Amino acid sequence: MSGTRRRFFQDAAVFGAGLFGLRETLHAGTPESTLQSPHENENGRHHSPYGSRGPHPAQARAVVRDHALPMVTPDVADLAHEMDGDIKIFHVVAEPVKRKIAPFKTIDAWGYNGSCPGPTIQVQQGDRLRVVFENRLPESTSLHWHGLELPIEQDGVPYISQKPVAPGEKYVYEFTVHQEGTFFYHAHSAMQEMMGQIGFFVAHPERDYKPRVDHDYGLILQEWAVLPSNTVPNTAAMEFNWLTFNGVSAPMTTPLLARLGSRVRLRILNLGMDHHPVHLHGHQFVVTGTEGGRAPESTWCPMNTVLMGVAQARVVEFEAKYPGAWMIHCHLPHHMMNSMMDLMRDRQIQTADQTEAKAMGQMESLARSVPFQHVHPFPVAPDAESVPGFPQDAFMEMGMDDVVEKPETYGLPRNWSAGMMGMMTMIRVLPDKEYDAILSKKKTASPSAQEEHHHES
Ligand SMILES: [Cu+2]
Repeated sequence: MSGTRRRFFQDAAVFGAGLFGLRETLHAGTPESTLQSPHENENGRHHSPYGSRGPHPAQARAVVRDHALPMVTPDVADLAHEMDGDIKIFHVVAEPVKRKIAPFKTIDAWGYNGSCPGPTIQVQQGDRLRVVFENRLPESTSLHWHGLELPIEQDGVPYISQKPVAPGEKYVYEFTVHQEGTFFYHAHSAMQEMMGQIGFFVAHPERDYKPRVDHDYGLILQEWAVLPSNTVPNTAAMEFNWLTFNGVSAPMTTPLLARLGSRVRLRILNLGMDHHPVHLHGHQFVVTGTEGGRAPESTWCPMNTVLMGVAQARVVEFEAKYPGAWMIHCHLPHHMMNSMMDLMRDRQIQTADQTEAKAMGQMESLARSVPFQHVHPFPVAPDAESVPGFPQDAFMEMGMDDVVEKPETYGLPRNWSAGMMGMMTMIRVLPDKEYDAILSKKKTASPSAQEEHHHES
């Protein structure tokens, strides 16, 4: 496996060649070849989800700086870099971004390099970086490196550590990363943060974490207040109607994939107004790191819900022991749904004069106006209308399997998308055959082919 990481960055550099060549990188996504398979990584595996203190043959080799497994940020690309001697050069552009957060909802967010959240920056502990930052926003901004220990003039706080970067201007940040861990970059301006200006900054350790993992995924949690028939987030709002992982609401979130028996790392990052208790189904995990870096193994304890406070990162690891499509979601009830307000407009269901036939009629006309394939009622009792409180979830089930279809959804049960909303994704723990089938689909599928693909149902 030595060289995998080097190859990854070489590939990325080729994709991103040129000052503003990032868009190609964004569309290209993270090359699949960067994923280590569990078989390749066999020596690094442990069967305890809580790791092991013992020395290990693979780790005893003490290979430095080229074994790190790149993190994959579903629905968000990596930022490529160029080299100038030993210095890694990244180009970061702050700019307005149109982000499709659901099949029927595109918002006017702000982000970086055409992406919201911004593209993921991955470096190696010890790297020297130069970040050429350009502001294409209509107002001044700066870049703050959250959690990094660096000279004050690199801290990215307007007036305190630097002059604000005016529209059209550039600013060069340069520093050495002596830490390892899960950090992030963001505008140090509250409203700009709420417009989406955040991205992952991952510093891979000089020596691999133990035990090693086979999959490494990142999720950024964001919430949005977008009024009906509007596209601009209301950054002054204190209530939110859209909840996203990596800039998309379920079921548009791309499922994570894990080979059965592999060890998975999940890095979660929250920068918004709310805390989010993120829950994993069917498995127990341990928190192996925070926004401050790797946590000592003595602190790891089993859990399956991690409370994500604002400005925190949490890194959890688990053994993908049980096959299935396992939910990963914020457990706040209102964060497990998408806003219906846009869809309903003046047809909002009035509970007082609600009848099943009328509700279904509304939902069906709605389904015709947006790309849903089917609207199913949950079965309801014959006397449902006589029960105070009815309906609650009875008319909420809207399948859109075909609209959100991609290789990662291959083989999911019919109408799976009806059970997924809001701040939600899944990890599909798959035996070799199914895992490999999806991987080969990913290799053959081109983004344009996926967009044009339609099912007759
Ligand atoms: Cu939440």
